[in-house]
Amino acid sequence: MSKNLKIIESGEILDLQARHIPCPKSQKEFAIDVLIGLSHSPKRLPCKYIYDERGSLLFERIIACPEYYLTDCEVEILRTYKEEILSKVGGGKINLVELGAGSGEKTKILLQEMIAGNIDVTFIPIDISSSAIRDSTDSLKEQIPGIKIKGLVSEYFKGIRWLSNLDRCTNVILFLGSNIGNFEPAEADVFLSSLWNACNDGDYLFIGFDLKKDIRLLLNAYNDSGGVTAEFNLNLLRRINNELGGDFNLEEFQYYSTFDAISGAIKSYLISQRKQNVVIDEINRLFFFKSWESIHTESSYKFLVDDIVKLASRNGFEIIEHFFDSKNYFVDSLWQVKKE
Ligand code: AVI
Repeated sequence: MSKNLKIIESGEILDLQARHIPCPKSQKEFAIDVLIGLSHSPKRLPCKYIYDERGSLLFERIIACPEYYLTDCEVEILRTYKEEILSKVGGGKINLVELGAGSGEKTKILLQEMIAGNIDVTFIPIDISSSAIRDSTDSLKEQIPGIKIKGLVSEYFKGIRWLSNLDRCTNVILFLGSNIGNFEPAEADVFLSSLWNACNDGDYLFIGFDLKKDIRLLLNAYNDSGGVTAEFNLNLLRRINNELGGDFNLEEFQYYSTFDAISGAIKSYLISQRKQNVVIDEINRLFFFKSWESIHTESSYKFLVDDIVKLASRNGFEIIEHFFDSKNYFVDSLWQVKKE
């Protein structure tokens, strides 16, 4: 283990981060990314910064919106195919590794099935936020008594590399919810090849993709009638105000999302409704907005099965099976790492 890795074993949480949140390094990165993004033409901001505590709560509310079909589809897939999925990954010792600590609802379906089938499983959520890890491990411990959980506070690849060197369990990595769709295509390749590098030969990736479908359904999912998705995107500007001393007037920005048929993504924007200047103290900058100028805040790529097949093969994975929901809106795809 390198010297600057501080490992704190507190209960069942291992902390591989050198520093805790609030982390000056991550604040600096936030400031630099905002500076780069708002200096770019056209303006853009990385969607990962939507997710502070408020942003994560808003995302939970999006999941509950009737228009946002993705989560229901994935839950249906897990409930329908849980036995089949587990039979594919074999019966040895398994680390069920979840990238990003979610609410645990979906993971619970697989964990309960594994425990009922006497599979020797340890659940390992990996996230850089220790509070997110703490929340997800606490609630699962309560709901599934006797479950083995090791929360890992770490960057994804560092955490997986650490696990891969630790023991000879099979890692089954979960990357659910079509999170892969929030990467630009080149970033998705970098992400998957880095994941491949961090894994051992024979490890599995169980990865969710939202499929291309009727455009009206796609648009509705990102334009919920309650305005939750708009609030979720505006949270980016709220964070800049709160953490970097920005003076964005949120009322002056309109949320807009559209389907870009060429790239195959829902593209989300915040649009300045008038000509205005915005000052951000922390980076010592004034940004000028023309009226109706946009900030790109998020891409949510939608896939064809053929895109998924190519993505897997060019990054060193073999597809074991695709699991679809009954409407064919979503697919969870089981891939295996091939190194030999
Ligand atoms: C997390 N991610 C897969 C969501 C998506 O569908 O792109 C985030 C989201 N943005 C707006 N609604 C949901």
